[in-house]
Amino acid sequence: MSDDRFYITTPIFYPNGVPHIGHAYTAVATDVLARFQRLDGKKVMFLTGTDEHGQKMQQTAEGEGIEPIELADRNSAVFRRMVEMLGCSNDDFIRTTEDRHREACQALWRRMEDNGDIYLDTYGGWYSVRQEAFFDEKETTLGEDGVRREPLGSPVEWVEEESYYFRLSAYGDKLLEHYRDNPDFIGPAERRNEVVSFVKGGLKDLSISRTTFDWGVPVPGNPDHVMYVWVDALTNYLTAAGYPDETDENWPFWPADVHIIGKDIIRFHAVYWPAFLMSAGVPLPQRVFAHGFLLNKGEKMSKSVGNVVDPFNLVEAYGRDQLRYFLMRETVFGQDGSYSHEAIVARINADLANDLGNLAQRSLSMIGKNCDAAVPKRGELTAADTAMLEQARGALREAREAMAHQRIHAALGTIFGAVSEANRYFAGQEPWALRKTDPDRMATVLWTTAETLRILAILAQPVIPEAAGKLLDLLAVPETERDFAHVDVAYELKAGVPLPKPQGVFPRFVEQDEAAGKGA
Ligand code: ME8
Repeated sequence: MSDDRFYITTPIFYPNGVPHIGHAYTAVATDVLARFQRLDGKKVMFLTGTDEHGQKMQQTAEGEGIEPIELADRNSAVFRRMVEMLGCSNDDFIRTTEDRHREACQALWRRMEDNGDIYLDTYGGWYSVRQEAFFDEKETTLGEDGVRREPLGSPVEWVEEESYYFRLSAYGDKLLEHYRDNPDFIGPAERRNEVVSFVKGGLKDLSISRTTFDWGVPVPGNPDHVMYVWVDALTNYLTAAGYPDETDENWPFWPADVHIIGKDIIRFHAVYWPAFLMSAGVPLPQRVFAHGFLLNKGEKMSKSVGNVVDPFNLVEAYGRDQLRYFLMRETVFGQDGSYSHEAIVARINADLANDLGNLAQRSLSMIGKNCDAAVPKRGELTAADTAMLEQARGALREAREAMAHQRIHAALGTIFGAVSEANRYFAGQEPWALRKTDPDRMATVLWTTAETLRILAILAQPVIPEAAGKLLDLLAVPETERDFAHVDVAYELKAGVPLPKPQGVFPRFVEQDEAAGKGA
């Protein structure tokens, strides 16, 4: 939005299975971006949820001998627990089976219909009853027995089904014009290029209703049809903003500032969605940003390979903030990334335990012992002190610029680069050696270190909310002075404020067999 509102969304997840690390990745990234804007003074609406309709849901439920809504209830609850467990600060959790959502979908449909963009026709395709799915002719093979089969071997027959179509073919030029006039509409650049060339290739009208199953939003005026699940799913972003009620308190959040999605669903978000909105006369989102895929040791995760990782287990094994930090720091947001146990442990121990944790522990325990457990009194600052503080404060400007373009890794690089610099500063100033020779200077060095930690802890809150909060507690920073506005010198640490007893913020990750070995 143009005002101080900021609306950000994750994809809504299919609850036909349980969550995996890919879902956790997209949720954490969106949360980091949402928290950043909130700390930067914006009124944020952060939406996530579950996409509960469609044939896949209906089939999975049938396979389990339950109703689709039972499957949706059960797994949607697991997704909800996942986002909580990851520390996501979402303001709403939408389920597409809610009444508010059916109303929004039907309203959008009517507007597209009123605009002349929806027509009834016949959809023809090769249908497998066993698979309950249509196949493209090129996917099927005609056997010597004269029977045509789909790739898994079941026979297919030519079936014609009545279907509503959306006149997508009429929107090619308008979309290309929009991409041209709004170069930030799609990020990163690779995805933008991919979408532009897809649209330049020509768009066909889109079948947007089905009659062979009923687990969906009924088409207004023709309940024999349910809406194609993507029309239904994409509309969730409008539902949460109160659509079609433009007097809803959330409507001022629309258009969304950014939809965060995986690269697998860019076409739906950057082609179909804006075309639907143009047709319905609804303003388009400002930006769609597609991140890459997370690979397990370089391999694509799949149930058949058996390498799908449960996010609940990961948080239990490594810790919530540790996992969040790893996911956001290790890979360039927008490109594919890999993860492995070794990589997670290396990040935790190097960046969090050694750099941030140790610096906090060493400086705060020196203050505890030598400065009456209170914020030390600073004397005149040297060039080295000022340079350290300027680097920490400058990290806010750089992080702000990076986060505006979803360059989360770059923002963290800047903030944690300043943490490393603070370690060098502390080691170089040798406050322990000054204790006898120049206690005033020691106090100044410790003050500078503590003030640097205050600034960097404020900036690190979006990614490691719990640990950064604990560090700010140790620095006796009031809860009301933890926004980015408080990075300003006006809020610097005041001499004499009592500090609590220092505690570790980030323990080292110790392998279980190592820990067991030590204990033996
Ligand atoms: O597509 N690495 O839902 P979905 C990174 N319901 N991210 C991954 C990933 C991986 N290996 N696997 C999944 C749907 N994701 C639709 C969306 S939106 C209106 C409807 C993430 O449960 C990625 O963000 O298959 C992807 O877009 C999302 O999970 C899709 O989850």
